[in-house]
Amino acid sequence: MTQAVRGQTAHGVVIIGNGGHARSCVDAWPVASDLQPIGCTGHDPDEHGEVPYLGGDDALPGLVRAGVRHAFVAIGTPGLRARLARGATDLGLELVPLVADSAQVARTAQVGPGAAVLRSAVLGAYARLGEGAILNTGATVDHDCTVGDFAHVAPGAHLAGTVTVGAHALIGVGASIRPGIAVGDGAVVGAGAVVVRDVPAGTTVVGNPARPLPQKAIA
Ligand code: JB2
Repeated sequence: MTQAVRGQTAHGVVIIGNGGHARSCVDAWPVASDLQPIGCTGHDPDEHGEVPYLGGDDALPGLVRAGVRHAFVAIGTPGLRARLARGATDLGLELVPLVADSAQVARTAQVGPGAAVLRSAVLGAYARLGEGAILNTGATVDHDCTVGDFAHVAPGAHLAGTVTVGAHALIGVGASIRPGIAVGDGAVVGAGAVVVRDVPAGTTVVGNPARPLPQKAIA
């Protein structure tokens, strides 16, 4: 364990992941929070940002033994994010949410464990952001929306009221979704798409109005 970690364990958060998303999350971490990032785990020691690199995920049990109690999984890929979240909770780590100082979260909104609301994002009244979900920079999710576990609303995407987004779905950068639309589990909405019809689970839609990508012909 690095010297930087010693003595900071009680209020320390280990960041799992050390790529671009981890750097965004550490950057957006609320400055006055009692819980602060103490370091990150990942594959590449040279890839960390503001916090020290602590090793691979095999460093986590030692951190727990040293008294670290909190973790935040900062990896964009939903399946990997979910798997690493399970691994962290199996070790007894509590997944904490991240709400950036400049984000606006309604009093009645719910932010799940390990979810991220990044800079200038907006979560409206009675909206729910699931476990490990990402509301990325400048994205807006209006009243009564539900964003499923480990889903990702990318930067600058906008969901009107009462939209539901399934688990592990991706709403691409700058996409817009009409009120009341349902986007299924694992669906992908392409960048800049305008969604006016429900999107079935596992489907990718693109364009304005958004339509499913044509299936590739099997050779
Ligand atoms: O098993 C793992 C593991 N596998 C890959 N454990 C841990 N702790 N880390 C793992 N990683 C790490 O994920 C790699 O070491 C690498 O640092 C990171 C992936 O970095 P990358 O920058 O490619 O992606 P990202 O997940 O941080 O960010 C993506 O998603 C964001 C939402 C990018 O597409 C970003 O542009 C996007 N904003």
